[in-house]
Amino acid sequence: MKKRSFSGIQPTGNIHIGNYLGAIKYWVAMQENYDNIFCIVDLHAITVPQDPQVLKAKTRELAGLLLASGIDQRRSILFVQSHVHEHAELAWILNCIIPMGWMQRMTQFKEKSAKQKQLVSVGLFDYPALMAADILLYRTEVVPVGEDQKQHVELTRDTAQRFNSLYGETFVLPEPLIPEIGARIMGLDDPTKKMSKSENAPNHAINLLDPPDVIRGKVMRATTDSLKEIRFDENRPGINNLLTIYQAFTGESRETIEARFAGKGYSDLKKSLAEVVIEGLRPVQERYRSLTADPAGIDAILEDGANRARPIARKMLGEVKARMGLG
Ligand code: ATP
Ligand code: LTN
Repeated sequence: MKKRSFSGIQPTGNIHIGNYLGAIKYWVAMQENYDNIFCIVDLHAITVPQDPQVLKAKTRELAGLLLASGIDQRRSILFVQSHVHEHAELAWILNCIIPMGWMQRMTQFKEKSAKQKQLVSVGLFDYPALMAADILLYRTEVVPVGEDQKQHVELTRDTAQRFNSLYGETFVLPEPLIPEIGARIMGLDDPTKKMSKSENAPNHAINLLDPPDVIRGKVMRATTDSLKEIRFDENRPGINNLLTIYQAFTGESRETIEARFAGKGYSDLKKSLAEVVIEGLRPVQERYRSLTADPAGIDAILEDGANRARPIARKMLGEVKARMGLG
């Protein structure tokens, strides 16, 4: 029996190489050894205001990008969160057993609410309860995510434990699975901040669908320091980030990379990094173009995914409700 793995990604903004190197690339590789479910979390997306038409288009675009990156619908379940209403129902139930204090500690809420100029919704605060529901509905054992989501997976685990002690053994306790390389790709314009979809600065992120010239321009303008030596060093976030991206795309060791650039300048590194990224993304972009030529085909894959996810979710929710005296 393979272990169950579940992960989610929001259909907002432009998918960038941080999402790819910190999450998607590992999801693709995990298809060999795990029983995988991947979810496009549109109910999480609406925790901040979304234009309905854009949300719909981004959901399909993201499905296309995941499939183009190598998610295989025959080996994995790929579906849209709002198509399986058990997620919202379990989130409500979990809301009622999660203490306020646990939520108040969540750093992502603190960051996102500070950035949010319009309304800060109750949903944004409650976001981790819905994420816990996503994970717990499928008896998930591992959750492959970037570093930023670790705290949410820990809250999920605490929630499962609390439910189990209140109502009897029901949920499996999940573990986060965080990659060694690429778990925290930083912004090109400001390497002290994580690369993020919701950051709008033009030179912040390399998007998966950026054409070669755009990628070259962004890499060449990336913020570095005024030193010379090219080596991995966490105290030099700009150069460290570029080298990490290089390492994640090539799979080469740190020593090999440092030896290659010994005595060379930052612009040599940037030129070669741009080509590595362009070549790394080329097959994904090509497959994306052919997949999106048939949008109905993508919709059918998502519908099939929801049809496979729903019975698993329904069974778990039924068990939860029975334990609580509901339904
Ligand atoms: P937002 O900034 O709008 O919250 P995001 O860029 O963090 O969006 P998500 O949809 O929240 O994107 O994340 C999808 C997956 O990508 C998650 O597993 C997350 O941990 C991972 N991820 C996001 N940003 C990075 C990053 N800079 N480096 C590595 N992994 C990342
Ligand atoms: N919160 C996550 C997306 C997400 C998720 C999940 C990840 C929603 N539900 C369940 C793993 C498991 C994010 O913003 N990256």
